[in-house]
Amino acid sequence: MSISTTPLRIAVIGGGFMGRMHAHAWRTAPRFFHLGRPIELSVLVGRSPDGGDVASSLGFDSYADDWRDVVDRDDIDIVDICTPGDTHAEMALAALAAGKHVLCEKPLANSVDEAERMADAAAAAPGVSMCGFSYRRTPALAAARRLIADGRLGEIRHVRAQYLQDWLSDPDAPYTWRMDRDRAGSGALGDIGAHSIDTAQWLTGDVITAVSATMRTFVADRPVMAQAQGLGGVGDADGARLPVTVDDAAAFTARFAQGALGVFEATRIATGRRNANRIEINGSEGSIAFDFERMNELEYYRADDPAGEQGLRRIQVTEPEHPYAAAWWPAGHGLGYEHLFIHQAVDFVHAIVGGTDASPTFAEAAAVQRVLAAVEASANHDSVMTPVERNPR
Ligand code: SOE
Repeated sequence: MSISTTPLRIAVIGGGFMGRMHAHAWRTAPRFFHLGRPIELSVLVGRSPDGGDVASSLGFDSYADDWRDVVDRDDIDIVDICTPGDTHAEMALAALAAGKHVLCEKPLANSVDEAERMADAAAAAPGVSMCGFSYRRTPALAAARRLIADGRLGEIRHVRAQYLQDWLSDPDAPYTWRMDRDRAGSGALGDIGAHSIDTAQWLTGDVITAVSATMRTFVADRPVMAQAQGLGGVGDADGARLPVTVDDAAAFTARFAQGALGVFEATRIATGRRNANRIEINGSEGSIAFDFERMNELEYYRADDPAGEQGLRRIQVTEPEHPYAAAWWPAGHGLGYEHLFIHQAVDFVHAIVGGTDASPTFAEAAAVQRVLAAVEASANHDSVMTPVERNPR
């Protein structure tokens, strides 16, 4: 890879959980990976009264409180959007029009229409654009993809994906923008189910063509409180409650173009499951299984192992031969959630430096958005749920 001393100057929009995570990634990436261009954390855009302090503690040169003052600045090369979904389209379209490289958090947008406009603009723009489906950068999932692409699982028959969290299982867990349909688009479905959809399509190299879904909101309203665990709590603790306008949980079956059957579940109220982003894929010649709560491990089954020795083997995905692992610690020492975002930043910069597309493109992310829309349409349309006949006796 060529080496240039011209820095890539970054504006991160959003100072919440994701903005801080991306800032950490941008700072760390050049310390462990060869990027080909220096990185400068130029400006953090946020809305916090102590934003200047937050920006400097995260390593930014400056702080701004209006993204419109930043996206077309000549001294910014990358616009990194880490704000709620209702802002993505406007920000990304402005940044693309200004010729910037754009990294945008998932889900890409709040509607198919917005996502498609973003994908069209990205395809026509000079910059590189990418959507932050960060789990693609988990070494174990990248290793699984390699196995599947090499044909080691044979014909793919089952895709079984669950993304289970429990931070909303308490009815008094505070209200945040993630519970507001206008801001977040949807609930568990778009927030975490979108990851499963993207992972499933990316791992298999296949696409979902039809779904049958059901969704439910178990807790109708939630207390308004100040900052909730960095996930964007709003207002004061005055006893007021706001209506939840998104799903707590979604479940759907799916058909893939090449014939596989999919079963998906996304929930933020599965008590005891903190961040169980799981996927299992069964093919004619083998299977893989993964659970993010054990992110350094991949289970792999080969149908051609000798009889009497068959079983799911547990691979520690920490050898230098594994994706991304050579840059890190000795085998067996493991990585964490933040490493996904570091790898994402590395892949994005490599695409910029190498003049290639960065995957997932906005077009790939728009394809996920179409599945999200199909799931909601199916769930809102009662007739797709066939009633079970009651026993007449
Ligand atoms: C909150 O539900 C959340 O932070 C998601 O928004 C992320 O995408 C996921 O990685 C972890 O959970």
